[in-house]
Order: sequence, then C-alpha cells, then structure tokens
Amino acid sequence: MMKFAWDNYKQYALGKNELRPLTKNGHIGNMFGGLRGATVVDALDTLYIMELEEEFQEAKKWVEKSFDLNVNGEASLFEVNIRYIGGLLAAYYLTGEEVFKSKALELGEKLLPAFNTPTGIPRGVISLGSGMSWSWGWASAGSSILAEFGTLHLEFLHLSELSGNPVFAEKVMNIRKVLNRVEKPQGLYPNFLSPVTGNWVQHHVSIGGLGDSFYEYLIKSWLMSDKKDSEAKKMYDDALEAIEKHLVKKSAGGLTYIAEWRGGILDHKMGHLACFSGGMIALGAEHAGEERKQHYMDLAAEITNTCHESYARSDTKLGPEAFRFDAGTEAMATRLSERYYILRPEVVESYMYMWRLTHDPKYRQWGWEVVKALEKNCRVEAGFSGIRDVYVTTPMHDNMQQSFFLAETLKYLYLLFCEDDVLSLDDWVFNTEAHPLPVNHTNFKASVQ
Ligand code: DMJ
Repeated sequence: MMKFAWDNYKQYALGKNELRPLTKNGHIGNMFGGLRGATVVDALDTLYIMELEEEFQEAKKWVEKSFDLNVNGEASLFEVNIRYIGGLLAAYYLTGEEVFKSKALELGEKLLPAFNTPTGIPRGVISLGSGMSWSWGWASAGSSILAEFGTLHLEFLHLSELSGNPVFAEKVMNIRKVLNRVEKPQGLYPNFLSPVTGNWVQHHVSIGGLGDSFYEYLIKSWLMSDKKDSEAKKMYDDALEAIEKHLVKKSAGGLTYIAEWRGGILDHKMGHLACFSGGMIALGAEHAGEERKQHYMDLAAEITNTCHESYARSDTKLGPEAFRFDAGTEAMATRLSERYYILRPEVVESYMYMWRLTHDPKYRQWGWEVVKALEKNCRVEAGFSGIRDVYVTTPMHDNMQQSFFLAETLKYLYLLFCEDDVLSLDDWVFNTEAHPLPVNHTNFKASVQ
C-alpha cells in the first residue's frame, strides 16, 4: 500500500504537497506557506522503516535537490512543525544524513518570529518570508489554539539539542509557564488563548480537534525526557483527571466516549481526531502507579472499542469524521457534513498502542479490517483517496491522498503487525504526525535549564 501510494505520488505529483489520485495531478493548498513536497517529507521515515530503499532514495534526492526553504507564503506554524520539522528530524535520527538535520534547523529558525508576542505564545499563521505572524481569521478574538501552540515541544527540544542553541527550548518552556500560570476552569484547558493577555478567550474544551495533541505532547514530553520532565507528567496527570471527571461519559448502550465541553455544557460528540486518545491514555497508564494503571488501561481499551464501533457501524467499515451519542444515536454520524473519512490515522494509532501494550490479538484483527476497508473503498487507479460518506457502499471519492496517510496511517498499520522492537516504545516517541523522535537518555536537562 505504501509503495502504491508513493509511486503514484511520485508519478503524478512529485514536488507538490499532495496527490490528487482521481485527476492524477498534484495539490498545493495553503497550509505550508509556499513550502512544497509535504508528502515527500512526511513519507521519508515510513519508506525508510519499511525498507523501501529505492523509494527512500528518491525522496531523499528530492529533499537534497529540490526542497526550497526560501519561500514567502503564509504557513500554519503547527502544520509546518509537525509535518516538515518532525519529518526531517525523524529522517535525520533514523539515517544520520546531515541534509535532514540542516533543513530542519534552517526551517526551525524561520518559525521563531511567530513567538514575538506579548506573552510569547505564538500566533497560528506565519509568513515564512517576512516573519510576520497573525492569528487565524476563524479563531475567536485573535486567539491562539491550544493544540497548535501546545504541539511544538518535542520538535523544539530536539532543535535545541541538535543546534546547541537553547532558543527553541526556551520558547516552548515559556509556553509551559504561561499555561501553568493561567487559571484552569475545573482543571480543564480551553482551546483558545490570547497571545496578548495570556488568558482564555472562550471556554470550549476538546480532546479532539483544537485541543488533542496538546495533551499528547505532555505525556510524550515526559517520556522523551526519559521520565525526567516531571512538570509535564504532572500537567498530563492533572489534565486527564479533569477530563475524566467532566468529559468522559458512558452511552445508554454502554460505550465510553469523551464529550466536548462548552462553558459547562456537554456536546455528546466525539471527533475522529479524538480517537488518538485511547493510545495516549494507554501509553500514560503504563506509568500511572499500580492502582491507577489498570483503571487507565481499562479506560483506554473502552475508548478504543468505541472508536472501533464507529468503524464497525458504517457500511464501508471506515469511521466518520465525527460521531454522536444523542437522540438514540450511538457512535454514528448524524450530520451529513460529518460523514466523510479523509484517510485519518487516529483509530489505527490507538490500535497500534493497544496492541503493543496488551498484545490482545483483537487489535490486529481490527487493524486488518481497516486494511481491507481501505483497499476496498479508498484505493483508486492512481493512489488512495478519502471518501465523502462512510455510510454509502459505492464510495464517492474526494480526490485527495493526504500526506498523513503515508506518514501516519500506513506507518501505524505497519507497526501494528511488526515485532515490538521496530521503533520500540522504550526508545522512541512519535510526534503527532507519527514521526519517531528518540528518547533522550542522556542530556535532556541541559536543553531545558
Ligand atoms: C495529522 O496531521 C496529525 O495527526 C494531527 O495531530 C491531527 N490531524 C492529522 C491527521 O488526522
């Protein structure tokens, strides 16, 4: 599947950001500020670990010869960080090839002006040419998004580590400080924060979109520090406790889910994005202390089961973008606008963690169901495509092969069926785009003090 996805991207869209597999051309989009080759950079480490040697060399050659960082467009700080910086760092750590390191550092420098705000909380959009930055037009009152400024920590610590320049680590440690200072309603972290005042702008809390990877990076910061960053661990433990108290619910049919919270009112909806949380909670449970460990493993298994149900209850056996638990509905989309599937990884990501941490064979069975469903519904003549409605058996394709399909979905599927020592969870943490970064067994303290 990876070879097919890569070969078609290479044939029809090399140098563009994504492949359009129906029209057999490339897509550029507006997330990466003039940067190109998102699929190349996202695919590098997956090609490498799958031992697709020739394909990896093709991707590397593109980075060496054609990856231009002197661009001048408006980029998402978050997306550039998780896909490009994360992808380059992982490729460097896996292969030791200098080109990946130097490109990661050069790109990292270009992101620094986004932190020039009164609080040091970066804005979401940055011009890679001028360094000017601003908030997303859709974000309330010029706010920054929790999942965006909260998903820089892993990559930025590695940038400091590799460059010897503490500035990257300082920027993300300052974000921590601001978050620790501000009062949390019921212990929860709302999704919108003002980069000017450092206060919350709106009380919307979600473990899905806008919040998700902030929580992921807390527990992974601790793991990546070889369990020395106890501040991150405490923030994670406290946040998860508040989430469990206020957001975790059980449906009439016995399915555990994580609702969204709007100023105290619950929205009984779970996004596909929120399905990463089964894996995250299991990863954290390992280190939760004896009496909490089983409790969190059970919670992780229940959430992963609910996400599996969202797939099992559809006609294509792929899950919708969001599913609900209201008016008699259980784990199904109720709105037309939420029925699509864009090759997202979060459900197989949780299967991979649950498999590695429990070895319950059902997770491999569930992963295999996804493989079959992707082959049946998403494979088209020239690549893989998202679909517009998971409840329709003759799928309507969206003509987009997302770069995260190669970075994450296929990588997590591969790891689900590998031996546990392939990118062992003891030695690697995956950034939120599934790019493996090494656990720092030696000198983490130096880079954050
Ligand atoms: C990816 O880019 C990352 O996993 C991110 O954290 C959330 N969205 C996509 C995949 O769905």
